[in-house]
Amino acid sequence: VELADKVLAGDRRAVARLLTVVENGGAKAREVIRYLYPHTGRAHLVGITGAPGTGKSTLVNELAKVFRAQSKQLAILAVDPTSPFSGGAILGDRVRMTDLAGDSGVFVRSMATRGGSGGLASTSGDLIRVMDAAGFDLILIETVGAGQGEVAIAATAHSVVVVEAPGLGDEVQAIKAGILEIADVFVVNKADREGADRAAATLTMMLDLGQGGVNHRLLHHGVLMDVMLRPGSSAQVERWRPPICKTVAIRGQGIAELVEALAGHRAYLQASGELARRERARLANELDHLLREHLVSRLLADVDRTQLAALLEQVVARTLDPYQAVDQLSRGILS
Ligand SMILES: Nc1nc2c(ncn2[C@@H]2O[C@H](COP(=O)(O)OP(=O)(O)O)[C@@H](O)[C@H]2O)c(=O)[nH]1
Ligand SMILES: [Mg+2]
Repeated sequence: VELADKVLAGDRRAVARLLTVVENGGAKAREVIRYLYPHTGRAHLVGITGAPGTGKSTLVNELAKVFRAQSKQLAILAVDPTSPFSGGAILGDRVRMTDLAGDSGVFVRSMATRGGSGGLASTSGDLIRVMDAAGFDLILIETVGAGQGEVAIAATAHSVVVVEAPGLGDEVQAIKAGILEIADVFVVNKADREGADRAAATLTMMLDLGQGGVNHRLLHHGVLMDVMLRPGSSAQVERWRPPICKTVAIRGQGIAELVEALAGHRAYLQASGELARRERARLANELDHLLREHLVSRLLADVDRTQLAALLEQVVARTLDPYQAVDQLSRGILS
């Protein structure tokens, strides 16, 4: 609690320590979130996602410089799916971030996802909350658009930047990962390379066909769908057409335009009421997610291990099918 007060007062070292507490989870993390929660909901959350090597980290670094020039306080959360021990990408990010080293207006944190994506979204959500409570104006969240988990993190942002680059095999890599539809702004980075115009043209064509930018950002609504979509709350939001920004991140080219596009999106979110709607949808999604996690772990704790082992033998021996086994196992718990 003392640490949390320091965070609220803007103490950067306290932020780093509190993030670790929250990352470790458990009762302490809960207590921290309870304390900080009323102070959250102010920062502009910007997700930056795309295939590995498209230049996300370089872009984030350049964006940070522009935002700092505007005297914005910002935090950067790099969610990296590689092992924390391989260190490659994270180390690379740290090295590049030395451009900004010593500037107390920029806070950088890496989060390794350690393979499994179980509590990935909820942990990163809590880390973002701590940063939000600490009073940063902007939180840039860099994720590799690789798995569901990473895409989900990006989708929790208010503004999502999807980064493409020519020369990585496919013209538009994000199609595969299914991250096109979460884009609010497209970046075609490495515009110094051949193929950038073609990539931009492909994106334009897809937007014209109405295949991108539809903002199907909620990956699953679950039981809260009804609560969320109250009459009127989802109706008739004026469509935002994602702009396409060409950048050369290594030379800082096109970054000002990207910053402008983000400011434009932020203004659109506010003017259209979409910001409130997204925030509500985001929280509904989180509640749904946490509820599932909680219920499942509570119920699983009651599973009779001996019975489970016995039923498994029967399933293996083909005397019982898996559905029957699950039926029998849950009967004892749910009754
Ligand atoms: N030619 C060119 N290379 C770039 C550009 N932006 C980034 N790169 C390089 O692309 C590589 C991957 O960049 P990085 O930011 O680590 O990509 P990330 O994996 O998406 O975070 C690095 O070697 C960068 O120097 C660019 O605009 N043009
Ligand atoms: Mg990176």
